[in-house]
Amino acid sequence: MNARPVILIVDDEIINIEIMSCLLEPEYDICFAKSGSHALEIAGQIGPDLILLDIVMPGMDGYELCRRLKQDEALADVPVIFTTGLDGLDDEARGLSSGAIDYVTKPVQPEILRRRVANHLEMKRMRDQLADLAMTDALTGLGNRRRLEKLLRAELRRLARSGEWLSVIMLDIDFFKQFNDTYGHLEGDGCIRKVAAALCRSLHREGDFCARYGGEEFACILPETDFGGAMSVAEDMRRQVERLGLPNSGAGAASGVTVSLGVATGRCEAGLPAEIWLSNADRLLYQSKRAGRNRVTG
Ligand code: GH3
Ligand code: MG
Ligand code: MG
Ligand code: MG
Repeated sequence: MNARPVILIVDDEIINIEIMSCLLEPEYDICFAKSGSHALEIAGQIGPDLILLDIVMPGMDGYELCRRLKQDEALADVPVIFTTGLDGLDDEARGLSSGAIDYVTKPVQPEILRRRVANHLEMKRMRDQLADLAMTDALTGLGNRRRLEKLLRAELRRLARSGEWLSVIMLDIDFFKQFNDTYGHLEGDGCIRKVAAALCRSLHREGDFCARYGGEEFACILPETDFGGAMSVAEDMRRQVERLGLPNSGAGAASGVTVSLGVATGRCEAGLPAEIWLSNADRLLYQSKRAGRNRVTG
């Protein structure tokens, strides 16, 4: 969330927008829309932290807009507070069942509106913090498997629209059990951290993403990257890890810490599940293992 949260006010009457803006401007950045369809457009563009929503509007009414916001994966978490002249219990029940977090009747009581907005923003901040923690690997600070899978699904949806390339790299530290047995688990943890940092040095494009997928396994998403591009990133990762020069004296053929990698590339199509990329990359990773480790298979 920004230092100053952004609040989207949706109301067909400009006077209502002015009243609520005046109330909230000292603490928040305000944007507004005078219709449901305009609100959907603005919300998609700016991703507000909270939405104040009128119900009675020409065209799409507030109930319908709320329902649509809740169906949109990118906007579903944004708290919606109805601010409406409809003061019947049925209206309030319908508003809350359409996905809104709260319901305030107009004319608004300034202090009540301010407090409710502040409370819901604080709860949203805590929810976001929890969601972030749940998707972060504590050892390396990288995203974890949950974040990777969420991002992969989002990228597949996005790239399927243009049939773009997507590459996924899976990699696994070679003979890591041996490393732990020789140097201990604390050193093992340190090794995983150093490998993580080395992998990140090979990623240069803005949308590239690397996660700790499991114990000593990592997975990377390279959007809009074809086979050649992904193979050179994977080869660079292999070299970056080798160049760390971490000893692994107990290891089979090699004498240092190395990684084996698998690269899966394809054009995105609607309906292709994320698991296909992951299982293909994993299968290719195991070919690298069988072929002698410290190598890339595509
Ligand atoms: P291979 O080359 O076939 O991958 O052999 P390997 O020994 O790396 O594979 P294996 O799957 O047998 O062993 C993985 C080891 O990684 C076993 C497990 O104890 C260790 N490991 C997994 N997570 C962690 C961790 O967070 N910290 C440490 N220190 N070790 C971990
Ligand atoms: Mg209205
Ligand atoms: Mg391993
Ligand atoms: Mg493993």
